[in-house]
Amino acid sequence: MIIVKVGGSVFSDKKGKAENFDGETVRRIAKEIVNFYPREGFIIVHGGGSFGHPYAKEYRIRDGLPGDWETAHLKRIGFTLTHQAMLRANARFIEAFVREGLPAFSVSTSSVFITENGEVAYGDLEVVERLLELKFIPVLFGDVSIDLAKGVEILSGDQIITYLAKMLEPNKVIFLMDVDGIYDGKPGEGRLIQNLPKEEILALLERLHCTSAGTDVTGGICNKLREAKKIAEHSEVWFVNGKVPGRLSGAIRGDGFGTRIARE
Ligand code: ATP
Ligand code: IP8
Repeated sequence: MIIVKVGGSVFSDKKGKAENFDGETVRRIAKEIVNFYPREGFIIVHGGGSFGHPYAKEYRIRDGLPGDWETAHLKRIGFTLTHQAMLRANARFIEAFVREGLPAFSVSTSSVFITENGEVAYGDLEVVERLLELKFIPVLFGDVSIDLAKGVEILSGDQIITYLAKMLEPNKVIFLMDVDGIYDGKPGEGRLIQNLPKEEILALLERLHCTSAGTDVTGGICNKLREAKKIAEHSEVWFVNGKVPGRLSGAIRGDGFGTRIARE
């Protein structure tokens, strides 16, 4: 089984208009998967992109639920609006996959996971496992979450993948981004790292400026790299450009162009 994270930067322009969706790219991703399914099982996890992040930021969901009624009430509304925006993104994914003949099935993340400070504290994967057995393609997404410490939180798609990798031990985890892989520096300036040993990730994190870009509330590339370090305990990890046709297929086959972190 392979887990594919479709980054928000791949299916939408995060700095563009609210809820813009690159349907052409998502359909092409689905077409690439068609060549491997059902010999290979897949779980898709997509990010927030221009759907979830603007609401999450506007309503400061990551600050948690405050004590006073007025502010908490507004936060609850924001929590709901963020989730609904993610459901709209998810519906677009399911439509695109089904149109290519793939039995993609929406799994509403905030009904499956409970977090503690944004990390999964509890997750019920029974339905996801059964869906895989029955040859469905579960599609999860970065979402809001009920949080044990803060009341409400944002659960990043990258955190979900770490939990899925730990519990389900996939053959491979592939992160699709809008750049060719992980760079030792800024994309386009630094060198593209084709083979990244797990033990070098900490030093790389120190060399990179870990600031979040645009309206991303979940930490951008640094969060992704920290999670990749954990995922590599359970699975091979790839970072490839989801905007370039064929790169996902290359990562699935194992001869692709991008960054590969070998499983330990
Ligand atoms: P989302 O979290 O919404 O799903 P995503 O998975 O597409 O989004 P981002 O959080 O946007 O990913 O992170 C990918 C972005 O990180 C790329 O667009 C790239 O420009 C930026 N980036 C910054 N530094 C690096 C680096 N050293 N290597 C690779 N990408 C980097
Ligand atoms: O884009 C964040 O998920 P990510 C989801 O995978 C929301 O980090 C709701 C902002």
